[in-house]
Amino acid sequence: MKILQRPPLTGVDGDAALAEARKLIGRRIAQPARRAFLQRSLTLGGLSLLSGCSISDNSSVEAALARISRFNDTVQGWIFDPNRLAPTYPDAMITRPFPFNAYYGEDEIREVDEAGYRLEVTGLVADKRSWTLAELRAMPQQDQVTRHICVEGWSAIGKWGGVHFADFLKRVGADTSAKYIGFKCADDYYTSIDMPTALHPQTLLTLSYDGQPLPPKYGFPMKLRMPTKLGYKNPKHIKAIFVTNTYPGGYWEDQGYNWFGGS
Ligand SMILES: Nc1nc2c(c(=O)[nH]1)N[C@H]1C(S)=C(S)[C@@H](COP(=O)(O)O)O[C@H]1N2
Ligand SMILES: [Mo]
Repeated sequence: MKILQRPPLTGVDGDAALAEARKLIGRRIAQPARRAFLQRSLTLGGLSLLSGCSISDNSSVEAALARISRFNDTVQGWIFDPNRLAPTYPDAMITRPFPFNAYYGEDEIREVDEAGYRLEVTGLVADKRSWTLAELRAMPQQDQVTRHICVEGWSAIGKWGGVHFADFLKRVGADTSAKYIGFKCADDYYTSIDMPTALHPQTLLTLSYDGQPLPPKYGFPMKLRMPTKLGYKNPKHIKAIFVTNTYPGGYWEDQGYNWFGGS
């Protein structure tokens, strides 16, 4: 088990519940003034008011935190600015070697076979045809040097190249009024994102890392790279993309990590 996982709350510990809630809110809301306000105004009574249940046992504390986290998704959705760009960096600032991370160790990195690979596209899209890598490489490509931030306490600058995800969604005739885009990965990881982030100009369906085809450790054949979201929201080894109005959750999100996961 990895340190990324939130330890279960033991006993009804109001302080721990509050600390946890403050962490969830504090980490996600960028503006310091608003964050300070929310943190100061958050009390155990406020927590139970917000969640509409009494804090009487572990499961209600867990439920309260989950509801706050979903409330927090909504707030992050409101304050997300689709035109605000994340910082980009010169090539000289790229972190070498760029760190590897996954819910398993480096000895278990998935090897996806290029010849047999097809990207599945389903859900609320006009064109449900699967894609070969050659077809994806034939679309216009962009390079981007951005910072990847992992909740485990590290960040690193890397260079990814690929297709503007907004162009891809347009090409497949995605219903851009839908709420979610879900991703299924070759290693059984899964996650999902909101439509405004999917359409953000820096969101790339990447096929390369530092000018070379994406190596297996960084997610061959494909990683969705969003400099506006934390590391766990950036799926590697993508094998299926679906557009939906049904909340799809995610591997870490279903274990208590905040779904919006903005950075
Ligand atoms: N398929 C898949 N994607 C994943 C993960 C994973 O375990 N499997 N881990 C996520 C997390 S927590 C991080 S920090 C980044 C790490 O990407 P990197 O190995 O390129 O640094 O991948 C994200 N995407
Ligand atoms: Mo991460």
